[in-house]
Amino acid sequence: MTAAPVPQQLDRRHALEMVRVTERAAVAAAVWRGRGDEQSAEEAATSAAYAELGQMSVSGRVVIGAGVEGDVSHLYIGETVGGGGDAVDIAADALEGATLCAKNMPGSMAVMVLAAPGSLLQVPPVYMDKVAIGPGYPKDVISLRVKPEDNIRALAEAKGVSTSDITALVLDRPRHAGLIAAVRAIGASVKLITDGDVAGVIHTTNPRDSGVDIYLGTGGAAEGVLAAAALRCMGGQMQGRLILDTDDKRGLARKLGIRDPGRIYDLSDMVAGDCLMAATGVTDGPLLHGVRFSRGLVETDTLLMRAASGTVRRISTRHSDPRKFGLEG
Ligand code: VTB
Ligand code: MG
Ligand code: MG
Repeated sequence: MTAAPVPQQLDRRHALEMVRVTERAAVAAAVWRGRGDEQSAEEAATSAAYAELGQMSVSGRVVIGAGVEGDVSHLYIGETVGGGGDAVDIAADALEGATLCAKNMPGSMAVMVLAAPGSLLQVPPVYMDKVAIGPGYPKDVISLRVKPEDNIRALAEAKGVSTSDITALVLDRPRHAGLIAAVRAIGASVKLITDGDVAGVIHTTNPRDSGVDIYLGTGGAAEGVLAAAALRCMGGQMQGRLILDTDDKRGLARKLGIRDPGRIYDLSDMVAGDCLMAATGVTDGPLLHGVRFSRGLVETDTLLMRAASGTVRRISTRHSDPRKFGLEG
């Protein structure tokens, strides 16, 4: 008897189904833009994503989601989602950058990744130290084994420019004071964002438009895996290391099968095979337009990507029946 073949590639048809999920999540979140209520925005996005996932022909298991069972009503880790079909793992941040949405600041989006079962790194709710660059460089230009300054020097050399021509994107947090000072000390420039480092990592794939050459610093571990999925599709290099600085955090990691708390993960350790990724803008940002509402019309802007082929689609959608989102026509 022969074992069932291991699917090498995901069915690409799921990609177009995913667009509806992130579109609907983004619209639900956008209703809460600028209302100062992160939680309501997040819940609305999560419920909308969950409901639309029910229309997908997959049997999905949430491996990265909104929280743990009991704390959140939907998209909790381990939840079964989808309408039935191919077994897949799902990583979702139905509202990445909830603070940005609540303040109506640039860069919040609905994000979802689909991957073969067991192929996504499962991470506890901790920070991850990250370094990422876009495509087009020789292998192993960056590494978490060296200082951030040395990554910038290596990148400058690979680009054939001076360190003063490099811009690093960093989350604006007190914990990054030393990092920011070190980057500036070698002449490089620092671009700060208040939130949203999935988009931050994606910016490295297009330095010409984004003005960002490298992403540095610590952010959410879940966001690290989502960003890794984006780079699997768009090309680039990334490393991540979980910050497991307490017994509690190490315990959570151990429960997920993480034996070496100091392990450095490469892209393929975070996303082992093919993946599909969709991201729809909630607020206007440099990567995506936010949701537009006008009388009788809702417009959305989505990036849809597939690792197996490296296809990156930009889908702008006119929804002429707002009632499908539960909105007035
Ligand atoms: C990080 C970052 C995210 O929130 O998780 C951040 O990765 C939270 O970090 O992109 P702090 O605890 O320092 O606020 C985001 O910016 C948005 O989810
Ligand atoms: Mg979120
Ligand atoms: Mg997030």
